Amino acid sequence: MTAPSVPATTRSNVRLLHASDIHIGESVERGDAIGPLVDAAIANAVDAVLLVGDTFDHNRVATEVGQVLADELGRLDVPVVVLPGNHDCLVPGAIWSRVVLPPNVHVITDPAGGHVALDALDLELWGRPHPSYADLRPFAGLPPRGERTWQVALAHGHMLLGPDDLHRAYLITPEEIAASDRDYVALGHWDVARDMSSGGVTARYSGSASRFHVCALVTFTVADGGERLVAVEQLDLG
Ligand SMILES: [Mn+2]
Repeated sequence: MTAPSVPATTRSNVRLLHASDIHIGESVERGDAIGPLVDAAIANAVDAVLLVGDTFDHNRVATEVGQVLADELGRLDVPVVVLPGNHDCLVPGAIWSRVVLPPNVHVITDPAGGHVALDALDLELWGRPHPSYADLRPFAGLPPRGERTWQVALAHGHMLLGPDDLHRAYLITPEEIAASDRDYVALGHWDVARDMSSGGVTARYSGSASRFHVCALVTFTVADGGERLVAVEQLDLG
C-alpha cells in the first residue's frame, strides 16, 4: 500500500467503519438492530460508515422497519455509504426506495457501478450494486483509480478461492482484488470476517454485524514519507 506522491494538503488520517450482512428481517427483526453499529461509529469517531450489502434480508421488510434503520443512520454526523446486496437488491419497490433517507446516507444505485466522492475526506468510493436477484460480477466495470488520495471499492459477492466455488453466484477473484488498484476493498456477503488481501491490496469481509457482532475499523494514514498506509482491525460490537 505505497504510493510515491501524496499532496501536502492531504488529511493524514481517515477512519472508516465497514460493516455488512445485518439481514434485518431475518436474524434480527427491528430496524434499531443497527443501533450498536451506530454507537460504535460514534465511539470510535469514524469519518464514514460503509454498509456493504444485505443490510436487509429481503425486500418485503415493512417500510416502517426500514425507516427506523434510516433514522438510526441519521444519528450519525458522518456520511454513510450503502451498497445494496443480493438480498436487498434494487428491484422495483425495494426497501431502499421506500424509505426517506437522511442527507448523510448515500445509496449506490447505478446498476453499472457508481461513485461516491467525499471531498472532506479526500476519499472516493465505487461499488456495483445488485439491481436484481440475477447473477453479476461485482467488480465488472471497475473504473481506473480516481484523483482523490483514498480509493475504496465496495463489493458484495463470493470470493472464488477454489474449484468448489465455481458454481457460486456473484464471484469475485483474488486477481480482481489485486488488480483493483484500490487502497481498500470492503467486501460483503460472507457472514464470517476474513482477510482477503491480495497482491498488496487490503481487502476484508467485515463479518456479519448481527450474526457475529463484528465489523471492521479501517484506518488510512499518510506516513511522513508520503506512503499511504492501511490498517484494519476487527471491532467487537458486544
Ligand atoms: Mn449476500
